[in-house]
Amino acid sequence: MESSSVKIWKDVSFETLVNEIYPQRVPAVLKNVNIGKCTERWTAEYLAEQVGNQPVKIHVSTSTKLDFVNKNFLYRTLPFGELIARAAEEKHSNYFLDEKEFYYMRSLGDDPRKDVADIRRQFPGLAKDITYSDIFPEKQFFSSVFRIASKGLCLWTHYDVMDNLLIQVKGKKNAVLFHPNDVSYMYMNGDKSEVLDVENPDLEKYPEFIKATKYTCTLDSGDILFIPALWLHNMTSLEFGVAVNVFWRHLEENMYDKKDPYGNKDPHPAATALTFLEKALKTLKQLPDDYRTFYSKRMISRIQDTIS
Ligand SMILES: O=C(O)CCC(=O)C(=O)O
Repeated sequence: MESSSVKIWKDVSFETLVNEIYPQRVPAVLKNVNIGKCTERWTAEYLAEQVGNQPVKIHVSTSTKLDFVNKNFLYRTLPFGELIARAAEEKHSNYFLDEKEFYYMRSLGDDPRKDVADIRRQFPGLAKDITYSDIFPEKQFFSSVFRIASKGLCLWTHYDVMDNLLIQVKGKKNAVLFHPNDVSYMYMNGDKSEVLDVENPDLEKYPEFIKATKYTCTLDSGDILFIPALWLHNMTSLEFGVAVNVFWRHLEENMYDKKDPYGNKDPHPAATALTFLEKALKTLKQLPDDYRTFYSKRMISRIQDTIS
C-alpha cells in the first residue's frame, strides 16, 4: 500500500491558511499557530476545575479500536471531572466494564438530536482559552466539538461533509487520511469505513483496500490538522488527548441538510443522487441476471464518463 506524509506548515498566519492552504483541498499540519492559552492551561486538573461535574455522554470500551459494526462499546454518562480523571489514568478503581477500559468523549449540542456542539455554549469556561473564531467568517461556522480520549484510543475511519480544523490541544495523536478519490477501496458503510484496522487490514475480506494511499502525520500538543471535507480519516491517541475540532461549511449553506447535528449527512444533491441510484438498482431487479448485468455496465460507463 502506498503511503505519503501530510505536508507540515510552520508559523503560518490565519491569512496564509485561508488564502493559500485551504484552497488546495489537501490535508495540512499547521505548527506554531497562535490558538490561545489552551495549550498551557488545559491540564487534567484545570479542565476538571473549570467544567466541574456537568454530566457528559461518553463511549466506553475494553478495546482501543472502537468498532461501529460489532458495537464493542457502551454509551454511558459521567460527571465531566470523573471522565477526565479516568481518561487520564490507565487503570481505574471505578469502571463500567473493566479496570483497564478506555474512554472517548465527543461533545454534543444542547439538544443532541437537533443542535450542533459548540464549545462556546457547552463549555464557556474553556472556550475563552482557545482562539479560532477569526479564521473564517462566522456565517461559515458549523460546530466546534470538544474531544477527550484515553491513551491508545482509535476512532473508526470516516468522512465529514464539512471542512475540519482539528486543534490538538494536549497529547500526541497519529492521524491517517485517505483521498476522497480512493473511496471505492474503503468498503464504506454510510460515512464510515468497515476497514477498522488500517494498519493490519484483513485483506481477504477487504482486498481492494491495498489500492488506497495512506496519508499520515503525528500531531503534537498545539498542532492543527486541516482535514478537507470528504477526506477519510482516523486518529489514534498516543497519550491522554484533549482536542477541539471546528467544522466550517465549504459549500453554500443551502446545499447542506438542515437536520444534521453531526456534520455527516451528505449534501442535498449527493443524497438525492444516491437515492436515485438505489431506485435504479431496485428497478433493474425486475430483469433477468444477464440483462441486469448489461444495463448495470451501461450505467457504470455512463457514470465513468462524467468523472474527472
Ligand atoms: O481527534 C479525534 O479524536 C477524532 C477527530 C475526528 O475524527 C474528527 O474531527 O472528525
